[in-house]
Amino acid sequence: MKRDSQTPVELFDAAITGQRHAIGRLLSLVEQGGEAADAVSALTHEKSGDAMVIGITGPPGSGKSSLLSQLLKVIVAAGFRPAVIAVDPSSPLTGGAILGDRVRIDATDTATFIRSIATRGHSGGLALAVPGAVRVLDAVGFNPVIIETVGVGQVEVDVTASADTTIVVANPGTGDAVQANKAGLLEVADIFVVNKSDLPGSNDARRDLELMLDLSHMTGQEDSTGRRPPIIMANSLEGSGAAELWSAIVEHGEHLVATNQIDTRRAKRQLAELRSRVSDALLDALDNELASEQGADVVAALSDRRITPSEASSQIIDRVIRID
Ligand SMILES: Nc1nc2c(ncn2[C@@H]2O[C@H](COP(=O)(O)OP(=O)(O)O)[C@@H](O)[C@H]2O)c(=O)[nH]1
Ligand SMILES: [Mg+2]
Repeated sequence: MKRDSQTPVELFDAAITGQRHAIGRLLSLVEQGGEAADAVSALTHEKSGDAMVIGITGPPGSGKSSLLSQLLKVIVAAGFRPAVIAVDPSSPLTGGAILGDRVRIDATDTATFIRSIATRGHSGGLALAVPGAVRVLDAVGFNPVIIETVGVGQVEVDVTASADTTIVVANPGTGDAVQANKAGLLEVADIFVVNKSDLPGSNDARRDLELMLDLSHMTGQEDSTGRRPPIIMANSLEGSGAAELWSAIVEHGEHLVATNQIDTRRAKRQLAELRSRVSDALLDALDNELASEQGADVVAALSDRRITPSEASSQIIDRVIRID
């Protein structure tokens, strides 16, 4: 049978036995979106929920992929079977950045699965493709599932922040602590890593983060259990800090379980996905309505000042959510 003609069910049966091409095909269906992605989600939804989901974010070039390649070695040595989803918002699928990422983080290990997801300029697509891809990797037996995103753009931050454990990477001498604060990353970080600790200024970067954490403590942004995110110093050219990072991840996972936060986090993740799904559908319905003859009439009435903006929006809303 030709590979392309395999149904999602056949692909899933093959994927669960570890066949990498089948896993890849399932992930492609998820990225495609629409009915193909829904069929895959229907298969993987019930069988997922076991994997620890880890988000890793930080500025481009901060060494996220390098840190991950070191972390993957530690995770595999600890007996786990990790998978990585690298989100690149700018590069097309054939882009050099993705290829570069792959080469750097592609562990020689067959226990590891690494996949890049491009957003193709469609942010709604990313918000749905990532949870769908996490479900596939979880359902076919990978654990943990790690998501790498650049810490710019709300969707990227949201996707990473909805992990069980979110790691924020900063560098010395770049004012990353301030940037992280501005991007809202301080509030979502469970663990900080000062990567490139071999470069000058790494202690200053650490102190900046400590100060920011002190401030957030004062403004009450911290975790309600009073847990303070640890700051780990790493040099990902040689691997120092990776073992400590893994210990911190495991410890945070235990903290989530001990404080009953794991279910709330996961419920939050489901809610975020549901929200994206519904708002995507509503936006599509809105665009269809506006493109229709009746929609054009409402727009014309608004332009001629026959109706007010609020009347126009009420009329459109009534039409979009009308129940036939
Ligand atoms: N000096 C130094 N360079 C690093 C370190 N980690 C990564 N790099 C370099 O930083 C650059 C960007 O790394 P990369 O992992 O691609 O960053 P990403 O864009 O955040 O994934 C590469 O040239 C790495 O070799 C480190 O700990 N120290
Ligand atoms: Mg990278």
